[in-house]
Amino acid sequence: MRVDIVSIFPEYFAPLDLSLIGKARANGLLRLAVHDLRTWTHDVHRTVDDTPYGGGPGMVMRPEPWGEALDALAPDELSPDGHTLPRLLVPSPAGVPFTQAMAHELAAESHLLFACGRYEGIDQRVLEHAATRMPVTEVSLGDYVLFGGEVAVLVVLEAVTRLLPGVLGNAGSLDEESHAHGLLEAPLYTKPATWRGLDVPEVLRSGDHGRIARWRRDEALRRTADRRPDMVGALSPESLDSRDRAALDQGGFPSPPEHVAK
Ligand code: JAH
Repeated sequence: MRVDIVSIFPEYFAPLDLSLIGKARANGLLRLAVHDLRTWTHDVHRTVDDTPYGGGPGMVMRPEPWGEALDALAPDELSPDGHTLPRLLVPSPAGVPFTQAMAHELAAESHLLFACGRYEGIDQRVLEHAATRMPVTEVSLGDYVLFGGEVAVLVVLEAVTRLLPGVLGNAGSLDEESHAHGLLEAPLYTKPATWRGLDVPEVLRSGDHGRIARWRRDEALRRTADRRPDMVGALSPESLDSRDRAALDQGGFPSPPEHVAK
């Protein structure tokens, strides 16, 4: 997979030299390049922002440097090295939610291009123009506001690269208990069996794989009901047996409200 990142703070991406992402780059599984947006400015101050039309606080990223950056990294003629058209991803609190399903979708792409906004964001015409040339997705990691898109790109890249074939060795399990199966993961324990007076649940040391699986599912259901009622609502009723329903009840998940006559 090829990845290009454009930012006014390329230094934010130093962690991509580390750990499993660094290894994927060294192995050639990931071809990643970080670009300074100011490369595509021409004034002496290398200006990337200006005041918002319509008024309001803060500054907006000017379209011209972004236009040149995207022209350079996503040329409309296929370049001699034959690279494919990238998919443009723009982190924004106004984007569509980033999910494990989207991580899988992105892991199947051959080329991702990330545009990191700063200030209040990027002039919308940049995205509008880019969308005439390539798929464009504004993506949100959650309902909060950051200083810019850089940290969000680190998160998306970590979620995507761990799904690339060969990035996790055989030892690494592509375990996505949380979010792949629509439930939060059950709690985890390791040795010692007793620590500061706290015991690992007996069932996990029983060697009874049937009981262990049932216990983990009960815990997953209870946790999900407690912490993520939105996810319980999304479970298909056919996927739940009566034991599952009992676990959900224990988690205090409210039964559907009764019909109230007017
Ligand atoms: C803030 C550009 N959903 C997380 C998220 C993603 C991006 C931004 N904020 C939050 C952001 C300012 C400028 C992007």
